[in-house]
Amino acid sequence: MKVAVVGATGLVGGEMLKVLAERNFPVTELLPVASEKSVGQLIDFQDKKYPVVSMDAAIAARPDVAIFSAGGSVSKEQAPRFAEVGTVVIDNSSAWRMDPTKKLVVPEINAKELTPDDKIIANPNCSTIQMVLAVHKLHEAYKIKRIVVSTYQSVTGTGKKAVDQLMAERAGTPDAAPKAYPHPIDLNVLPHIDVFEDNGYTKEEMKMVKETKKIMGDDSIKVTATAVRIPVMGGHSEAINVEFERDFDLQDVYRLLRETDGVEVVDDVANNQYPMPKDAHGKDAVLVGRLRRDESQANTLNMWVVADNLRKGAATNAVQIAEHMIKLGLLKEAVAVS
Ligand code: 2RA
Repeated sequence: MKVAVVGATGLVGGEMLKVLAERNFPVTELLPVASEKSVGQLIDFQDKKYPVVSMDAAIAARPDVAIFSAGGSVSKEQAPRFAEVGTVVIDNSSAWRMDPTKKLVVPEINAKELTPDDKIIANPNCSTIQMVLAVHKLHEAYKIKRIVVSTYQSVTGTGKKAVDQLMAERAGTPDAAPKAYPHPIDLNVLPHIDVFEDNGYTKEEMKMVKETKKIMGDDSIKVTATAVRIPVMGGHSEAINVEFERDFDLQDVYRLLRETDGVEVVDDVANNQYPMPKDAHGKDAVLVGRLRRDESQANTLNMWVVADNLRKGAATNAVQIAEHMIKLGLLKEAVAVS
């Protein structure tokens, strides 16, 4: 397949290329797309070098699939142009996620919703993906009433500029890198991810509220979130308090989580085993541990959930969507229609 990776020089774009190669995605031709200043730069992929091409050149080449990770405004403008030439777009920005005409997909949960009419498919926000993957089987079993989540998010979620800021601060040369955040991030914690909205929540927090309902197909699920940036690189962590309508048996919860595709239970506190970003880093699994009943309220569970935000939270989920499109015969069909 002819595959365009839009935003190929960014952190997520680099991870997309890695994941496409690792999973042996059937790439016959790669079109790495980035800003004009990067055009011509060579990108290594599966022992070959591919030059970065412009957006227009990529559209003219009519790729079968384009995986976007270039920000909301680029997606809003360019994804429809790819779709018009018959390319299936999988978009990692927030541009299309809440558009009622677009699917928001975590393959383990709702890939079955995909149809031949889906030309632009939205990849959810990283912090939402790991949360819904950890709770969707429990929702089927006990029906979720309300989720209270606090996140501890890696600087890699902001991008390369934030990684550079953290490293410069850690090296004792804070002015050596431009600032991604309004405050120092090393030895600090910022209760501020993305922009503040009129209701006092950040956009990141509201993504978790809205996207959860859409992916799980259940508007009755209440979610409240506090999203926090911490000076960590390996992945996002989340403390999730989930209240169910029906009571649960903790051993059944363990069983359901062990049976959930994409989830790995790491929960052996006697031996200090619990999920940590340094262990999630580079992995596709969502790690779940510290499972315990909330003793302050009926039918309520506490969980600690960690995942590499660049992998399952972004690149891996996007590539899995493309794989599902192939499996369902939708990727080829979309191209044939063009
Ligand atoms: C973050 N959720 O971690 C974003 C990345 N998509 O900032």
